[in-house]
Amino acid sequence: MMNVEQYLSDRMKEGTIHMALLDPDKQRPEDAGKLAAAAKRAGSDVIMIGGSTGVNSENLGATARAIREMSGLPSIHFPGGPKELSAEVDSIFFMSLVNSTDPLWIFKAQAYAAPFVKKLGIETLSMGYIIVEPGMKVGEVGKADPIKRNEVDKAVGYAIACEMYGMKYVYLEAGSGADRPVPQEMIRAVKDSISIPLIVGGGIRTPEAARAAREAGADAIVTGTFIEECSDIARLKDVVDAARGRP
Ligand code: 1GP
Repeated sequence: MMNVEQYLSDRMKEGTIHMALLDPDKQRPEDAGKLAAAAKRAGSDVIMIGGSTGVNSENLGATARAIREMSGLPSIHFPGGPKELSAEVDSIFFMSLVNSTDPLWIFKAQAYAAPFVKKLGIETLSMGYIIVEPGMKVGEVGKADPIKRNEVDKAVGYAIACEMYGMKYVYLEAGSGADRPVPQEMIRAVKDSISIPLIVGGGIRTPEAARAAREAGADAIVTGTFIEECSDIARLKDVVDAARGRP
């Protein structure tokens, strides 16, 4: 079985990686499989599967299976809650929304899910999830107290705390569909303050935005909306190439 942590680490040694996010609630499993295959052709390294609402173990499992069969890329479940779980994924972000105001999203949901994750034998990738404004749907659902775009020190504090807790990844999230991605200065300051990989996402849908995140130091760049809406493989490749900094 694939070790996703090792795979990510090997890929990140070569440079920034691209993660394509697909929401099982937004299309049929076979269409998610087709999108994943297109992302792979465009150069994507890994598929994240998840959404804030409407995901259940059934559509998650069917989507993960289609993605594996049609793209061959490893998958990471990006959970929207503790009740959707499937052994069809290759790994799961075992994540804490560290700037939530509700203990449910910081630790309680995790305590509920952990025995099931263990029983299913899913590889866990522990991750500190930091919501930056505007935060969008996930900010609302997760009752986040979003970091303001000029509160760079606050973002740095959260990120260092995540590393000190032993989390393997930090994720700076502006929210799916955000009109502005996480600011470059914030990415740079967080990157300079931690030694674990930094994932950045939310509102990245142009080569310029992807390049800006990479140049500021992101180890992984996530695009969701853009992958779902882009039917032009050449445009897709432009964004993925800009994220990775290499064809
Ligand atoms: C959401 O960061 C991801 O969790 C992706 O956001 O849909 O804006 O690409 P977009």
